Amino acid sequence: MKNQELAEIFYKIADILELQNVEWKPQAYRKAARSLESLSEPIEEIYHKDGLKGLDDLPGIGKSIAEKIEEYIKTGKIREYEKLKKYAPKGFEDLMNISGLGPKKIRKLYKKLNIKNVKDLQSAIKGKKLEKLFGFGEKTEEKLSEGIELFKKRKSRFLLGDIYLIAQSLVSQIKNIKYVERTEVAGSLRRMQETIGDIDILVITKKPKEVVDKIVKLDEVKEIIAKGPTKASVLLKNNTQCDIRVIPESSYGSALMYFTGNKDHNISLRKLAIKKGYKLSEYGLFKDSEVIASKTENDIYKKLNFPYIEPELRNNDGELTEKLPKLISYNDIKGDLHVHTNYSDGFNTIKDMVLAAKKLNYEYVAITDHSKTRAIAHGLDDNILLKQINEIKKIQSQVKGIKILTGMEIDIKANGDVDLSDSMLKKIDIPIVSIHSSFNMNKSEMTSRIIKALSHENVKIFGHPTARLINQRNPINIDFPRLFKFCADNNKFLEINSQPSRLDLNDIHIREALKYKVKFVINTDSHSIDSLNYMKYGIAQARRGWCTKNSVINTLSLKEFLNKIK
Ligand code: DGT
Ligand code: CA
Ligand code: CA
Ligand code: ZN
Repeated sequence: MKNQELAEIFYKIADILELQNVEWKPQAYRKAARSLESLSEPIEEIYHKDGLKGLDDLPGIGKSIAEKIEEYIKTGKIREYEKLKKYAPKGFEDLMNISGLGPKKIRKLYKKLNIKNVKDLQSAIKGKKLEKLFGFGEKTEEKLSEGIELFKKRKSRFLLGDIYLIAQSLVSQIKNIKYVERTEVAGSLRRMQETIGDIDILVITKKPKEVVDKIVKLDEVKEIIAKGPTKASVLLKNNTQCDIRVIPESSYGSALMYFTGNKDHNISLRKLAIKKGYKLSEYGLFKDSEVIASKTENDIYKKLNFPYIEPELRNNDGELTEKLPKLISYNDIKGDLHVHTNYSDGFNTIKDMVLAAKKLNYEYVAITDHSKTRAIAHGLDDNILLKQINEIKKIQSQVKGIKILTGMEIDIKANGDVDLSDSMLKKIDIPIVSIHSSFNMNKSEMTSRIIKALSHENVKIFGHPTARLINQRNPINIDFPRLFKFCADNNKFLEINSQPSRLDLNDIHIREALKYKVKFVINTDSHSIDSLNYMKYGIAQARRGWCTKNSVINTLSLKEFLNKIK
């Protein structure tokens, strides 16, 4: 489906046009891009069914953009975009990816200081040249430096959620290759780490050469970096590297264990093996140069006196010394409690979201759009919230088999006030409070602000607690022991937000919070029906944080859950 590809092109066209100071057009392209992202039907199918008119009839898409979509479906290119790309300086796209910079500022930097790329920008900051430029004060310089650091990290590591589906698709294509017996992802991806350096894939076959030859010709592959008879490294079209290794069936377990890592887990395990008189490598567990376990990971762990250790725990962080909990599993969640709709900044209707949640076999779902202060996300005022509550009642009477809870994601203001009156708070089932502004505060002020918001009798959930965006925005300053203690003592729940760029709380904080007996909710914070599937990323972080089913309240049945939260 070409929807996302086209949306990305339109966003880029909008950026370049804005850089050129063109008015109106950028907004039109962005609107079209958002419309494409919200479509659940492949755009090419709409075109093949109803032609140019079918495209033109879509919300947010006019005739001229419809023609560009047609051109892309027919030729795989948009001439206008190819032309525009030539006008934009080469480093423009990188600059656009630095938080705090947009086309307007970049244009100014280019015109006044001839800054064309990140390197130019860095030396301008160093030379204190930005200070003289109107509107770029010392604080901006500091922020931009931070933005550059985050950008560099982002360039070398990818978000789990951006890689996961691509890797799954590769694995299923490799499975279809003749002579392939088995294939599996390994590395940081199998451990479900929040960011991924490269993809590692293991393949079992008796015909390594034939299989490697076929793999490097797959559609996703942009470039072959290295290729041998039993392994290959390729660059994928999305610019991630993928390492493929072919192994014999007999050492499948030991190879999978080795290439799953992490490296420190491997090293510790190898040392333990030596202590016990064994030798451990990717080829197997040996005693006096005889293999005693190698076929499955479980065989090897067992011989070394360990239970099976889930990949998410293999971080050399206590999993080889402490008693392991029974982790929450990927199908334990009974309801999603953080879902946006087109009432605020979501793409889909309440009904669409509810039906999609039902398809996931949930028992309940909460509709939680933004509150009024969040104007750029079209936050709801009291009247619209009341209207939404009524609409939810109506939809509930039509849709059976899933309970629709009312709710709201309510902004926590800088002084700790929440963006909804007490009387309105009482009218909704699931009030989530979150921070979307005033991120820079010292630890004690910030923590007091949060605790004040959570102290409202009806408020139960703190959404995406650190407000970080991975490699884009640093987490806010929180006194975690104080927050954890408060939540445990007062029956307040911390969200584990499953958005790939958030994963907030992260694994480390989850594990710490558990020591205080804090309970969690795992939510997707969905803005479209597709993102309801992000739940697995949140669950993965919970598992990496040693979380059991017991500590997550949306694993409870509806009745038990309501008891807990009321
Ligand atoms: P990444 O790619 O940076 O997100 O992280 P990983 O863990 O996927 O690391 P990668 O791709 O370099 O290597 C895959 C696995 O191979 C790693 O998790 C453990 C294993 N491995 C790599 N280098 C070494 C090493 O020098 N010693 C040992 N024992 N294992 C290694
Ligand atoms: Ca890797
Ligand atoms: Ca690798
Ligand atoms: Zn939010």
